[in-house]
Amino acid sequence: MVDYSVNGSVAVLMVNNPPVNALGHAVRVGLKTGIERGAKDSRVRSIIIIGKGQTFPAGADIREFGKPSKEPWLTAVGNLIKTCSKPVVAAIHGTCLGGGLEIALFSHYRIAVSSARVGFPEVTLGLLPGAGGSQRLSRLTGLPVAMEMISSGRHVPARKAKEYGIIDEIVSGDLLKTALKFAQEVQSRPFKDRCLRYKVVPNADRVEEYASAALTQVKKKYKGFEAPVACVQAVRSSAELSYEEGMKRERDLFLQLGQSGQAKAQQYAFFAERAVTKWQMPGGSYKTAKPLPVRSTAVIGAGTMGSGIAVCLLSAGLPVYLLEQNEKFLQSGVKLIESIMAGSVKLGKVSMETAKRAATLLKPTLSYDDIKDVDLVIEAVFENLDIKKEVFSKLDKICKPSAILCTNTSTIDINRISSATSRPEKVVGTHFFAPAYHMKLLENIYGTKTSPEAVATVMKLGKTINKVPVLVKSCHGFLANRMNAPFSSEAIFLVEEGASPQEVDQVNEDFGMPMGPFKVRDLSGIDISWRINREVAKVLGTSITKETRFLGGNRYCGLNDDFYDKGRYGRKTGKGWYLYEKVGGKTAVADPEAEEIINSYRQSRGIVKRKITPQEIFERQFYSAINEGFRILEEGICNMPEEIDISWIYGFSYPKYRGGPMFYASQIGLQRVYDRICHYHETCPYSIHWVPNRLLKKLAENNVPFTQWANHVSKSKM
Ligand code: 3H9
Repeated sequence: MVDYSVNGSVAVLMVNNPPVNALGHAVRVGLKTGIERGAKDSRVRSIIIIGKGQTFPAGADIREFGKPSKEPWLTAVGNLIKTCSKPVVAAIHGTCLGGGLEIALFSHYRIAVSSARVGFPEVTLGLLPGAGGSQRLSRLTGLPVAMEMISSGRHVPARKAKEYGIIDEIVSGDLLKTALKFAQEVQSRPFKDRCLRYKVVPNADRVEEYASAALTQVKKKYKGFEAPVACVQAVRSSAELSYEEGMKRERDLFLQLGQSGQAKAQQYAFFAERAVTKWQMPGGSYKTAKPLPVRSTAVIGAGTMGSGIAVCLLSAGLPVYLLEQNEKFLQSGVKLIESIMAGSVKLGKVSMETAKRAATLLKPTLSYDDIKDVDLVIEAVFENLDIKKEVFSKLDKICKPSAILCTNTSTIDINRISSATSRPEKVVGTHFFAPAYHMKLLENIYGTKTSPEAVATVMKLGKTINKVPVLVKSCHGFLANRMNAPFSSEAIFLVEEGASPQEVDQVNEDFGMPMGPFKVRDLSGIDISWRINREVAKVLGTSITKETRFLGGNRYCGLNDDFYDKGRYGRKTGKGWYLYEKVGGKTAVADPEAEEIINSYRQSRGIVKRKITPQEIFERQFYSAINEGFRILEEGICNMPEEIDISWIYGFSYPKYRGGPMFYASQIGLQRVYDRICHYHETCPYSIHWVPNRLLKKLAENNVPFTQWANHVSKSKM
């Protein structure tokens, strides 16, 4: 795991633990013995630590977390480096993260290639640097930078790291060769003062000021997360305590965080995000299917979604034909794209260079002929089957045979859309979440005839445009919206029965959702849900009236329609479930007029308002969604619970520190979740979504651990 070799007077410790050279037990042992050997080796006058393959160690081995820890610990290895009688040089390439940066900071010198990045991303795993990083980084960079870097987990490019004082030299050419030269040069220099432990924290007397600014910032930016606050506290102690006491404080905070549910959930989310890349479908998988090259694209429809999708493609350097049916719509799409780009530059999310390049890559057009040679098309027209079929029929006639035809539908079965073409194997769903340029989830959907090649292409495209792609099988609503349906319906039923929109939103926000469901409805537009309900009714061959209490055999609440009838569409009209300071305003306040609408709705239907507890609000929304999640698993719409959890985290901003609804269910205990679902099935018998799911029942009765759920899914599918 760590190869020892001597080149002239320099010992080279080459960490060899692919893919990321994580500092697992064997690597720690290898580094310890390597340093001890180098210190004793009479030929050796300095030592290099370097990573083989793509990177310097990218951190501790996260798979070891939660298992009994085995010596030597990272701090002990670091202390050996720090006190070594010969200077130690960390030669950095790739990603020097977490424990990797700890090792580098214990070393006496740090050199890096310009493409390298360094950082302490532990916070993203619900932790903080656990081997003294919070005590030593601040001695190099000062308190504000250390507080910001450690509490954000940001990867810092090598040049910036040099500015901060983390890297001593940026080098070019072959890293090992350069490192050997550097290690020889430092042999004659005194190096004891290079040890960070003896440095003082710059401006330590201003710690109170820096810490309070950093705390205000992290509490706002990472609302609900425990680790960022602890990160600031740990760095703070580097200025307030001695080095030894600071190390102890960091250790205590690290252990506290490690035992918290948040760390467990965030580490689960880390691996879940990687697990969803290993997609499978009938006839192919990530292992067997090769993506087709995508060098040119077209987006059909320049509305909010189409323009947002175009921004994603343009930002990744892909040429985009933006196609609309008339000049007015086209120009408004172009303006929207320009303003999104300008906003992103202002926020520092996109560089000026990227924005300028994007402008040259955008090709607005009114002609289908222009897109005949593109590799991939994304249709983003109005959510109506007939209109989509018309578009796909045109695309089928015009686009080259190899082109992949994608639809940004949020609910419609892909098979119904692909039936309008002669190439259903090339048709695939790419469901973006609003705002498309911001939300990370890309729900890719395969129909019965979609080829694994088409899926591989859109899974790769997702990565290219910096999204988290999740693959699901086609059905009405797919994964995310299908689970969101009971979640969102229950919110409105709760208000129908007696809760206020504010109470429902509060429970959601206290749990960690960035916005309650009524604020979300106001943001997305009450007119939109009004229209969607009509589309659903149309598909069901019925219509919605004031008397409608059931739709497709399911409970229906017409409250949304009453708000629509009063012209209260949400933020866009300045009022909806809430009142806003202006049309398009963002500050939601309770509105007596909205309360009046709700009261008269209840009165007109003879509903007697009752007091609803926060627990009931929570369970009815989240447990109904979880029940649907198990149904989705059982039907094979997805293959593993991780796909559901990642969809919620990146599609609905579900708090990562709770892992996702399915992981959360496993933490509450499936038996309890199942019992409560049975309870609501008895008390709310008119909602199909409360019929307790069989897979959930089976897993609960057999007390199956979370990691085994997927196995039971495939068995139950067979
Ligand atoms: C830490 O260091 C604590 C210390 O301060 C204190 C201790 C006392 N461990 O992401 P990729 C796997 S906490 C185990 O697809 P990329 C990953 O699961 C750690 N496994 O590659 C995947 O496996 P598979 C602080 C790891 O090129 C494979 O490697 N460090 C680890 O897109 C490839 O990963 C971090 O938080 C790990 N540390 O991105 C860094 N890292 O193929 C976490 C990766 O089976 N890692 N794997 O699915 C990353 O951010 C990215 O992996 C990295 C490469 C940027 C390095």
